[in-house]
Amino acid sequence: MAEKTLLLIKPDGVARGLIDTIIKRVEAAGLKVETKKQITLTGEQAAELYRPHLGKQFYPGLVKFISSGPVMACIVSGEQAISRLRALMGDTDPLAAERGTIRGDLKEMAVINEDGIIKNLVHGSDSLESAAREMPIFFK
Ligand code: IDP
Ligand code: MG
Repeated sequence: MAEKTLLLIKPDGVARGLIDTIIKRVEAAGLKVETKKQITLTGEQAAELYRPHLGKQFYPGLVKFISSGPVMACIVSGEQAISRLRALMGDTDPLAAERGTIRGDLKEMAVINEDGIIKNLVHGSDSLESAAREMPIFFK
């Protein structure tokens, strides 16, 4: 099924100058970047993005991290775009992410920030429902 999904290049990826590198990997895998824009999330946008994690111990740090600097928000489309983008991203923990994945190949030496948050460069919607909720946070 043709799908659309949200890709965010997180503040660590933008700060490290990895926007083009990451977008090239996504396109090389046969997915299409339909539109993109660089924005710094408001607290409200960050809270909505990470609403499923509300109540977890790392939630406050997560909201702080994602709004700590600009992100590149992209709508990515293609057949099975949601699962294919997730596979390209790799494991949530970059130290567990396989070679050939964005998180595995591009990780920093230190993958945990000062608030205990895992820095892993990218966010991708994890389901059709998540994509439908997350894309309008960035694109009206
Ligand atoms: P995902 O980004 O691979 O979908 P999620 O479980 O949805 O992973 O977690 C959202 C983000 O929260 C992760 O990308 C990572 O930055 C951070 N995170 C997840 N689990 C932990 C944790 O146990 N400690 C610190 N940060 C975490
Ligand atoms: Mg997630």
